[in-house]
Amino acid sequence: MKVTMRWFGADDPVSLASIRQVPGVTGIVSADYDTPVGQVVPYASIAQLRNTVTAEGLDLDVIESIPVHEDIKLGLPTRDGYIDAYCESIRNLGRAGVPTLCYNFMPVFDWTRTNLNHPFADGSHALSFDYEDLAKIDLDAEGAAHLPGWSTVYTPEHLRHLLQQFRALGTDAMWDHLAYFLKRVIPVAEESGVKMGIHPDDPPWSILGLPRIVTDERALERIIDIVDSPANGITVCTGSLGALQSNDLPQIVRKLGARDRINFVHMRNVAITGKKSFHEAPHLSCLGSVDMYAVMKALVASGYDGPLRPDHGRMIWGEEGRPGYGLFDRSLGVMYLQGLMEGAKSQFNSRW
Ligand SMILES: [Mn+2]
Repeated sequence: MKVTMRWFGADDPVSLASIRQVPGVTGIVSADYDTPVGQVVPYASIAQLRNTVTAEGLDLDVIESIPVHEDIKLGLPTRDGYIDAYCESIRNLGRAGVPTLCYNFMPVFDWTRTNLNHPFADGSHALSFDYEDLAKIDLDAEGAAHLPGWSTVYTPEHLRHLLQQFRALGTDAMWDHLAYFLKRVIPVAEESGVKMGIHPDDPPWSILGLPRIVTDERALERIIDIVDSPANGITVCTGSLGALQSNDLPQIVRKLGARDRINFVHMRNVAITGKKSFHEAPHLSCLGSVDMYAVMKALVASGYDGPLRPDHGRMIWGEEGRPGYGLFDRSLGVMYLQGLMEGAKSQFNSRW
């Protein structure tokens, strides 16, 4: 497996030089943050990003992500132009030598939490999601002003319009629109040498009346069946999928791994705190609801050799920064993951 960490570009308070000092990390997951959604990500931007990363002795392994325009998810007549642009972006990734593209198909909000500073007894804090807190937020009346992380992204009018459109859509149409998209982009990804991995919905259930479809094992299998190509794969995210108790993560890894459709892995832990509620947790299995070693063993057993990164961490040791993406706790997480990996590999070699 290729051990990577996410980097948000020149504005990230965490530097590439710092990431390089984390033992075992050889790759970077990043994106072009300047191109508006729906436009072509220029080759020059990706090539420049790659050069910045390689100058620090790291590889640019994954672009996470190129957002899918809402018109594509809505199936509007304008989608074809946006899909053309998406295909061109994929070609540019291929030309720049980036092997993996992580994307998602969530309507309106591509991640949702109700608290970005959930406190722990030890003074650290993390992100959390409480179903009842979310129910108190009236998006139609007040826009996203009280939705953490989203208050400045949409104007109230734009948000209201999007919500109306998606609520009228339903999940069947979302599936149709995802299939339409995949049938167009996957052949381009395949010929460009880019493997795509769809990220599960986070959290993996319908929120705010919006249709969400990338939630469980059945959905992931349905997606890879839409286009039978190694380029049409999954980003296995243990934190997203793990928030739903019924998701058997090692089994999901075994099933997708047997078909060679895991194209990227995010590993983090979550602690389920109630019905459709959770807080993010340190990476250790014993501190959350996910059996991280079981997932790692399934990855090793399936022969997965693609990129893997630690996912959100807590804020610890006084660090301030982008929610979930401080240096310190993610570094602890990535060391833990590599310990699991070493253990799983030696177990696999000696016993399995
Ligand atoms: Mn993730």
